[in-house]
Amino acid sequence: AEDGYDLWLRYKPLPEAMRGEPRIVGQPPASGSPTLSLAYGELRRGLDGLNPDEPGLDAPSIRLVTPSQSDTIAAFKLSMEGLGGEGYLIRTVQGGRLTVIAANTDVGVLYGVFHYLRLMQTGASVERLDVRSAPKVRYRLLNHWDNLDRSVERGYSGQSIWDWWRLPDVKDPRYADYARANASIGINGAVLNNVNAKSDSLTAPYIAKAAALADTFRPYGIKVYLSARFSSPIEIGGLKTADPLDPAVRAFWKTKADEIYKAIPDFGGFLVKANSEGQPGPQDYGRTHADGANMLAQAVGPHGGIVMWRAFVYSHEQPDDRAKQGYSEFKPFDGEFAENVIVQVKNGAIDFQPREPFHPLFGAMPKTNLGMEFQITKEYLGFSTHLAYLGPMWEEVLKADTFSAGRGSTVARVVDGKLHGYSRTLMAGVANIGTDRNWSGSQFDQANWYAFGRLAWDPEASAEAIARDWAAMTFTPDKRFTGPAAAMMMGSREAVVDYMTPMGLHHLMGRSHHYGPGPWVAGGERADWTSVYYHKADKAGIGFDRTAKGSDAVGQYAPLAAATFSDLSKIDEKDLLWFHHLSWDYRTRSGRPLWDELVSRYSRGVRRVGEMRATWTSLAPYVDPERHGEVATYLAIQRREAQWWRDASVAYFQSINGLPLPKGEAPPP
Ligand code: GCW
Repeated sequence: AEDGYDLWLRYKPLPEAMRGEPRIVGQPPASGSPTLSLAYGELRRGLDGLNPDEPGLDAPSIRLVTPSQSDTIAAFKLSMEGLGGEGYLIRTVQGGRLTVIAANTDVGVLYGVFHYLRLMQTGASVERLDVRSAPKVRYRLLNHWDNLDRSVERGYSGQSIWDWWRLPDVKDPRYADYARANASIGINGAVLNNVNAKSDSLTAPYIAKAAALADTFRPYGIKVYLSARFSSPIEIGGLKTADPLDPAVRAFWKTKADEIYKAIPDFGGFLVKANSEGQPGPQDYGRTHADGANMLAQAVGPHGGIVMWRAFVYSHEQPDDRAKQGYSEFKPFDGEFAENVIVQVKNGAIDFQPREPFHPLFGAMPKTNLGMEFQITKEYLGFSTHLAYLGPMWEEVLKADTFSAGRGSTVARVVDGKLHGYSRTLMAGVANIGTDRNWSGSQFDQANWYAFGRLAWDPEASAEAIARDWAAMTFTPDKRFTGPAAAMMMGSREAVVDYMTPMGLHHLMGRSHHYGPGPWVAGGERADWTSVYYHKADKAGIGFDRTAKGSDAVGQYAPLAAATFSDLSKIDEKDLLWFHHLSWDYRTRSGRPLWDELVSRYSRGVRRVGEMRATWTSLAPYVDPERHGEVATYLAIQRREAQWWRDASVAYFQSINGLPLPKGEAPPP
């Protein structure tokens, strides 16, 4: 059935005109590694699927090459320099008769095979190739917020795919399918369990389960990591404290790390959420984030492991603007984190909103390895029922200029380590994977998993090119399909911004579930968990003043960035109400008063979803009925709920400002 299980690796026969000459593939060397046999197997599978024609005896061939075949490398003068441990080259030689896919390691060859097949899948010519590619980011990780009871925090695609109960004995074939899909986009690590972690995950039975997964993932170049609960020494170590400077606590973590590495020799390391949203952490003992992170780093360091320490911290006891708290807590410790620590920073300062300006920590910690955390699962963008391709959102953040070392100091260059010369680089994505047959909850949410991997490999890649590749691989390379489909995808996130939170508004989603509109929610025990905290609407105006006159969150950015955000004549209106509180009749660039502009954007969002539906209907001839129908049903839900968002938000703001609807705008029912 066309249920989406095959993701972007369907390998259906290409249209005749795109097939080219069939190719001969050699046999894997008898002494080859499991990874190398996977590479050969994948190539065979891809070629057989995409081009079922029989190759003739003198057909062109493909050869996979590692440094052990030094004669081939010498014969074709292949330069392996700069490919590192994961890069590859693909080159056609012998007047087109032979294509070599070469790398310094077997996993590099596997990546090269996937690249070669991608070219075929997208209808590109493979007659004359000269490709070189190496990842710009070293740790390209999925973060699973999967609990040990198989529920998934913020997961919208079924249960966790980790069947903890049956592990380690039963290895669901799905684990290998998962690893293969990740390898196809260059993901090389997975944090198995939720950052809101349970100490149980570090006990012997769970270490054995993690080890079983690691064994399955290893040939695909994927390492296993675990989220660690900071208070584990108390809960599973029998200690009275988890103080990171206490010798017994340090000994606990060292012994624990040794135990894990015995079971998983290539264990990647720990991810930690500490002193955030009620999680335990070093501050419980008057210690710092650096004290906590460095203690763990010392435990895994001798084994080659790392610690990813999250900067997503805020507390309602802290009266300061929530957007400022991460920076305030981390910036003072720049230079104090161990070399094998990476501080993991969300793309924006609040929380995975449909749009946020880049996090002010990027560019502000030149002496601390900083990594990016994106959220693939769409907690704030309509879960898996709304179609929102996140490529443009991530691209927008990565391309943003921090100005921290002059013009061109983009977030991408912070994350790939070039700007500050980081020793370790990281891009993490909170996974959207679950037990649903289509893995991600919807067909189009697969594109977000896919795009994350591609951007982690190359943070400067184009979201649009990635969308085209994905659409071609997942449906058909026919340009009459990929053009409109990619255009629909590219506009989809902006539509969500429009109907949910236009012009810099944020966090107006229904309380705790974060699905539908909830700009009105007031009261409750925590000021920062209510929407009014964020929009600050009253009779006179709307928006959060983060300029020097307000919370001065702008002061956390480099002067040039701060000056742009602060200046009403310079700021991009997409961020307007994130930084400014303005009167309802403030004149926007369209010439319309703010209120009219806001309403027009809400309505535009709804209209755009209508256009997406029309586009999708017109693409029916190119898509199997099963997946076409499923997407169409989801789009109908989205259209209805976009209207709900627009109507509820407009009606709510009217109840505050008492203003009539702008001319031509339909009233909420
Ligand atoms: O986005 C928020 C979520 C929480 C999550 C937290 C975090 C894992 O609402 O569910 O907890 O952020 O990132 O730690």
